[in-house]
Amino acid sequence: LSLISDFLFKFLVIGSAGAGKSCLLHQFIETKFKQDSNHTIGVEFGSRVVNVGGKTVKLQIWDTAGQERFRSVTRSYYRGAAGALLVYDITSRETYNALTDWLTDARTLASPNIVIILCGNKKDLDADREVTFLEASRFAQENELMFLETSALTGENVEEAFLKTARTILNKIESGELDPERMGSGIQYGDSSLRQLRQPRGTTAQTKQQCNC
Ligand SMILES: Nc1nc2c(ncn2[C@@H]2O[C@H](COP(=O)(O)OP(=O)(O)O)[C@@H](O)[C@H]2O)c(=O)[nH]1
Ligand SMILES: [Mg+2]
Repeated sequence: LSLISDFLFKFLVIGSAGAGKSCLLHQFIETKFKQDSNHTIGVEFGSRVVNVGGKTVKLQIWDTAGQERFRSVTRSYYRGAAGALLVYDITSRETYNALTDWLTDARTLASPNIVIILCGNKKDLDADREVTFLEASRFAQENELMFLETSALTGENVEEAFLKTARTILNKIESGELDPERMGSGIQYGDSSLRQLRQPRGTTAQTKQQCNC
């Protein structure tokens, strides 16, 4: 775990194949568009440290990396996720129609408390649009999701999507609605907050089970 971060959040990027999940992750991590869309070299994992509301948060982001084609995204992939980007392609109604299934998986396999932002990707392809902003924002409202239209190509709203989700999780921690110490919360304390806080018994063990990413 990063020596400088206050928290670590596990994020997922979910949605139908072709919606632009890998490109969104790549744009967020590398701040550029992934030109080579070779699926076999797809990014499966990325992390970036961000500053949100005065806190340093390491986002550890998991991409389905092609598994969605076979509907074999496993339970272990979802486990312990604090946030998710639920992605569809605004030029493909098919990807939009699949949202309910993805949402059900996220809430049952990750956590009912998972913070989800709906991303209508490929905003740059407005001429080919099959799903209106209004229709998707109604869906978001009905399902208690945040909503943004994004473009992994131009980068529009890509950072915003990740940061908005992180900010919402932090707010829920501060209001007590989310408990970072609950198993499977998808939230862990970073070393810098461990140094500052007088930790209650039990939290140290939880921070030990980290990977080195
Ligand atoms: N125009 C445009 N194309 C995109 C955008 N995001 C992804 N793509 C393209 O859509 C295709 C699928 O992207 P990819 O990230 O592999 O989708 P995934 O299967 O959801 O991971 C690729 O050809 C990308 O170049 C976007 O925002 N705008
Ligand atoms: Mg992909």
